[in-house]
Amino acid sequence: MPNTISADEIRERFSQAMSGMYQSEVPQYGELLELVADVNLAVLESHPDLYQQLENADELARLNVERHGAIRVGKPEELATLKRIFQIMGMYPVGYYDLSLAGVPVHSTAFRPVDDCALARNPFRVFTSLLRLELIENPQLRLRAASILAGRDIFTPRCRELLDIYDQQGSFTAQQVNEFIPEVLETFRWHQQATVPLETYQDLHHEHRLIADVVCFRGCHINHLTPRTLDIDRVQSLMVEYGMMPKTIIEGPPRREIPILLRQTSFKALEESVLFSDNQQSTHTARFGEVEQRGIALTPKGRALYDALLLAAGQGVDNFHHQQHLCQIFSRFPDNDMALRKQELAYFRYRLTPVGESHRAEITPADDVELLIERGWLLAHPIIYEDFLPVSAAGIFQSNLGGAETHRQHSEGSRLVFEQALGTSVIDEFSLYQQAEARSKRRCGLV
Ligand code: OOG
Ligand code: NI
Repeated sequence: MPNTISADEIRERFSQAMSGMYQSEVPQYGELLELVADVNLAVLESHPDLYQQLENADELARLNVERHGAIRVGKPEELATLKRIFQIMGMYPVGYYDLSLAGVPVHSTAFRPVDDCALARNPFRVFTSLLRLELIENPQLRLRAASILAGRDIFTPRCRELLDIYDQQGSFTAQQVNEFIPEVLETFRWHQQATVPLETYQDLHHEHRLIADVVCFRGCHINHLTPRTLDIDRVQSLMVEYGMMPKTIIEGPPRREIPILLRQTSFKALEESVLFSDNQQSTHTARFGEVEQRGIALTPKGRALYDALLLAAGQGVDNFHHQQHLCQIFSRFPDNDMALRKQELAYFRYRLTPVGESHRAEITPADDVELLIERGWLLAHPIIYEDFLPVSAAGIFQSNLGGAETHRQHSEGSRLVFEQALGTSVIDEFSLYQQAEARSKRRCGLV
């Protein structure tokens, strides 16, 4: 057996290659990376406690390499092939997101690493959406889109060969990895030439901007890459200084002592010139830059409270007042780690301290976790939310209209369709967090 390369290493190298390509395609993304790195450094310098906490939780090392990206594909076979590609990188489909709830004709999953070590090394995630042609109302347009998609292959022939080789060998040699990464990158590259005449683009665009974005190009260009910041409020306020146009409002929960889930902001999509197949020149806006701040993963009970509070808060007009208002509403969400644990709102990873280690024999599952923490035997670190919240606001809006039940059934049906296209079921994100917490408790002798 020749020397083989681990999935973690392939993912790490691929995410670097993707970041390099996106920086050269969208120079503003490079500036965003600089801004985020500056802010993260400043936060760590002024908060030695946070530095320590991240280091203890094995999170410091991954911070500067942490990204998520997003892509959209047009047909089931494309999704199934992406699954094979990402699996080689140790990334598996987690979660199902029905974006039709937000009026976007796609449904999605996130390919990401799932085990503790892989996440600590590099948690690269790719939010991957599949177009739902059946949501195009005009039957002629639907057929036209389907036939354009049928005629394309977004993967290079060599990429497909390498996938087969991997299946036969069960691994890649160093040489094969060197080939695989640039071959896969081709699929995510931006193309200035569309595969269709301008009129077709306009017809599809008129139906939904995203349909044109998926159908009219040779590949599934990466539409954004997102670094993780430790202070999104600061990034938002500095963006203008760095020459970027931020969106008005930071999405998600407000700033808190113990950050929860995910807060996100972005700079607006670029208008890029495109040459159409009939030689007409026009523009397309798809690609942008995004920043995220990640917090603790919530249990289903915590998530339900989050959803309810976000619904109660409604939409804001400007960021300052919206954040103030959110803070007020979210005062009902406990903001200290003991309350989060006691009320079972969030997931934690437990570790024995050196003192706890020396008393390991005395620890039993009947022990009170809070007591052990107070005694200095046990540490509890937040388990970071590794997933997405693309439609939380829209989903809540729907349930507020009293359409929740129909939508849930509708969603269940489309989820099966999605999983059929994918060729496997998606992993339930809550069970991953729950298992991570349980594993850590077992390691401490608490289960
Ligand atoms: C969906 C992107 C979702 C996020 O951060 O929630 C996403 C898309 O527009 O492709 O990346
Ligand atoms: Ni995103």
